Amino acid sequence: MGLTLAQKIIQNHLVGGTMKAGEEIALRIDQTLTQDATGTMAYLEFEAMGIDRVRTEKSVAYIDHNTLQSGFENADDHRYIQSVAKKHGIYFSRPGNGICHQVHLERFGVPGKTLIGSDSHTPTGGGIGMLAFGAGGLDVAVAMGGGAYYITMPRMIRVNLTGKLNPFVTAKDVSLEILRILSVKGGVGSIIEWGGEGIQTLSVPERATITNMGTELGATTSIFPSDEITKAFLKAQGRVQDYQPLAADPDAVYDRVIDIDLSALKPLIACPHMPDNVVTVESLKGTKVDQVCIGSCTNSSLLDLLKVAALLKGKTVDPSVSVSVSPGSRQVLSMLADCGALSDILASGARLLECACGPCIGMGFSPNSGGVSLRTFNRNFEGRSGTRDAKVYLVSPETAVAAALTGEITDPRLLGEAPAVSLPEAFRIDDSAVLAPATPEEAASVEVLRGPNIKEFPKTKPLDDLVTAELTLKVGDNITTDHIMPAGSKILPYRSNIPYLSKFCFAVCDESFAERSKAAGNGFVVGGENYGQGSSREHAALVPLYLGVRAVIAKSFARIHAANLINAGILPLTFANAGDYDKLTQGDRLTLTDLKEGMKRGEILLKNETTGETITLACSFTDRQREILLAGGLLAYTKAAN
Ligand code: MIC
Ligand code: SF4
Repeated sequence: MGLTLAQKIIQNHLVGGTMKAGEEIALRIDQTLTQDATGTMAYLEFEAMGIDRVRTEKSVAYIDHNTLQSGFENADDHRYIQSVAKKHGIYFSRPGNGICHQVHLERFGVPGKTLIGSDSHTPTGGGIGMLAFGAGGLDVAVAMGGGAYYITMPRMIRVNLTGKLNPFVTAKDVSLEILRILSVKGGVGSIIEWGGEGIQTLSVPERATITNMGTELGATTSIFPSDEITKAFLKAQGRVQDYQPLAADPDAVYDRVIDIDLSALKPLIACPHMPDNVVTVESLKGTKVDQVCIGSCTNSSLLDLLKVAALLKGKTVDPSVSVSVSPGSRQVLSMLADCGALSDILASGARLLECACGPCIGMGFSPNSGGVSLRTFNRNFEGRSGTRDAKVYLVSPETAVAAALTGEITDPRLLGEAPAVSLPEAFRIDDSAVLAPATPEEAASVEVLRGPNIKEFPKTKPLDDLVTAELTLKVGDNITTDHIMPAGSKILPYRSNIPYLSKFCFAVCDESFAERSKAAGNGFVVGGENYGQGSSREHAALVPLYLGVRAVIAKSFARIHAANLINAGILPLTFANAGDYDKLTQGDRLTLTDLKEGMKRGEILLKNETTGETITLACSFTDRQREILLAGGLLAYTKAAN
């Protein structure tokens, strides 16, 4: 029986387990990346492991999220990451050099290699045939130290593309279409492999838009084959030596096959507040727009921005719309400048922002109160833009321009002739903003610079057999990590200060949660389906840990968040019978009994002391996960093992 492309790469990197869907496997990791919002914590954890030098083929630390520097905190973290990277063998991409996923694709990604990154959109690398995963910072730290990365062997979904996109219909619309079909939880436990003759019409940046947004499906990762199109991209990046052809076997077996005819697609739009809330652009025509943001790791490639510039050329944005453009990398920005496209963008009245995440994570450019914002980004979760009551829609760059020019949601097909834009034969290559680490000989004399914002890691304790606590919060389906631990310009600078962050935990759902939890001492959280979707931020586990959360009981979990909970020593448990969700009320006193044996059996009893009822919870921990939980988290477990 043939193998899928992902199975082939897994097979080449398998260091533990068997490739049976649902079983735990351990993978050797070739490359890692971090960004600054999760990186500070990841490097503190790496330092705690006491390993001198990274053992990967390449590890890169990017600064792209926390670049506002409205106080000393960001700059201190940048200096810390720069110095710790230099000391331990990690490349450092300076602030302004671009968004981690865009730069990594341009300069470092290699087909057939494994990559994990402390950012959920790391699967962007699948656009050039890498097997790339988002992970918690601690898992990245372990991989930097040469340790394996553990995942559940995913099921394989194949998406077959036929036909060719019509003018003004884009890769972003393909992403939105698959979200419409599968929903934000439809990819959980699966790898999505893209294939079919239609992929021959998609360039690497377009493929990367699609693998990037596979994260919104909850997929473990997404991947395209590595073919002549990949080769042309790598050649234009001066890296043809990194190319190798890779494809699934013709007789590979998939658990599910989805067909999409590219020529039948229309421009699509995701409505507030979920990326799978997808309708056609034409169905919303005439809706007044206040803001348009073009950029983010989904849509900030040279190809995207050349199209944007061509569509804006000689025109002026509608006076009622505030427009921003953030190029994905310095390479993109400098090439836009070289060919004059940047002047066309600026002349239209758009505002140029830094090559960074910016508005995508609420780092500036928040919309007006109740404002309608059209964004080329990947997430439109409530409050994420920094304006609580804003209505954020996700669109392609072409649809974004159409709204910028008309002041209302407009089908981009009405813009006239589609611009004919293609990728250059040679990108402008300048890696001067990527600093190489010290040599092993020099490393000892490199001083790691720490600022006062770096506070202690929350303390964990070994798991008891019996845990009694109050149900301090009950929430519904699709709770995101942006609900659990919000980001944005006021909070993001404190990612290395858990006590400070804790004040904002779950504030989007319940402003009194932090105080109530502290007062209670310890507690349980109850959630619905797909609890913890979205970001890879381990802070969404570390902060609840600090606030005394001992277990999260949900109908189902998102993959990275469940792993982060286990790493933090918090029990992720599911209802054996989803209907039992209704038997628990916030404020109930709950007891988990006979935990150690129950974890082995895969069945734990939960007594509701308030109602007297007992319900059954399910878990399917591997031996390794059980030991991590018993030790009180991965750091404690690793320390005990050494
Ligand atoms: C995001 O898009 O939510 C982020 C900010 O990039 C996060 C990482 C973080 O929370 O720092 C992600 O996607 O993992
Ligand atoms: Fe940055 Fe937004 Fe991409 Fe996250 S999704 S890495 S915040 S651009």
